[in-house]
Amino acid sequence: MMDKLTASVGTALDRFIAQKQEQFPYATGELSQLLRDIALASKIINREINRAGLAGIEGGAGAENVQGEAQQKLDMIADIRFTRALSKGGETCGIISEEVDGIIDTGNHHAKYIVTIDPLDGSSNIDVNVLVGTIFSIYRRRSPIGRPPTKEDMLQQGTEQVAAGYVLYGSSTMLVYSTGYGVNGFTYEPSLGEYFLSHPNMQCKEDGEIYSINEGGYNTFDEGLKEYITACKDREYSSRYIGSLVGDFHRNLLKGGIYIYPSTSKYKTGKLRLLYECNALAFLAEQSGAMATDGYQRILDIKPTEFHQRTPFYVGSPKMVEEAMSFLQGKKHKS
Ligand code: P6P
Repeated sequence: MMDKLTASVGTALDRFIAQKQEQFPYATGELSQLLRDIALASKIINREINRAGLAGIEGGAGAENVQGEAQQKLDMIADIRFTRALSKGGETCGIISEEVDGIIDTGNHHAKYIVTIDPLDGSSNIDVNVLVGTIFSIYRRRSPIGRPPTKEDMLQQGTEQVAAGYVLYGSSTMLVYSTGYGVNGFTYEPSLGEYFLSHPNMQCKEDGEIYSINEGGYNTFDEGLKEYITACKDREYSSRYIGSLVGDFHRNLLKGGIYIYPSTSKYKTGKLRLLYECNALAFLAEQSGAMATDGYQRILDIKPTEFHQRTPFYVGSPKMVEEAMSFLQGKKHKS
């Protein structure tokens, strides 16, 4: 029996998913198929992103999403692609998407899973050729099979996730996900149209020397957070901020570090969304030995009340997150 956490580098994603399914005798294949549906859509988006400049699909779509943010053309394309792949795949009964206000009913009322997704996070970076990402969570539906998805299906606490992951459309495209048995990273080989295992059993370093935060809001930060940032500077830590959540998260997962999007004067409850950004990354963080809080409580323990609710987000190496929290809560002062 293959070790539950590792497989050989180079294993194709399809084969990896099949191997993992073999380890769960009661698995009936729906989750495996759902993961394949997401991988398929990501390959299509990857192609669209890489040709955006030539295909005239960069820039704003002239519309706003439910957040009141200017939608990019690729935001719309990505939302359509993922919704279509998940609907046609048949394993998803409902979707919450950053780009859409209410529940997307896929019509698959006999499906047992729901998906929350940010189809293309950081899309405003595309015009300047900076990496973007897709972030997703998968939950079991709570309502009876055979009916449309309900609000209760979609507003589940992060601890209920059965799987979560992200796609990073960067210098290479990667799919990183977990089904609760560790985090594995797959790198896309466009010439073969397949993902291959490149980062088995990803583990976050306990501590780090990289801090990622938009210091433009410094003057409006909590005093404790200001003290923590000053402590990072006194130690001459590296400040690294891409402005694309998936990129900042992925780098800090590999190298050790902390990403912070705090409460600010513009975003009193933080900018990032709980259901389709923070919960997924918090699940991956905890599966890789990292930590994710809102500055006071575990992200995965937050009980959602609204589809698009926001939360402050402190995620990364546990020692860094713990220290930032102690400063934020006034329990620690600059030494
Ligand atoms: P700011 C992109 O819009 C995003 O949602 C994340 O990907 C990113 O980390 C953050 O917002 C950047 O926000 O306020 O620093 O531009």
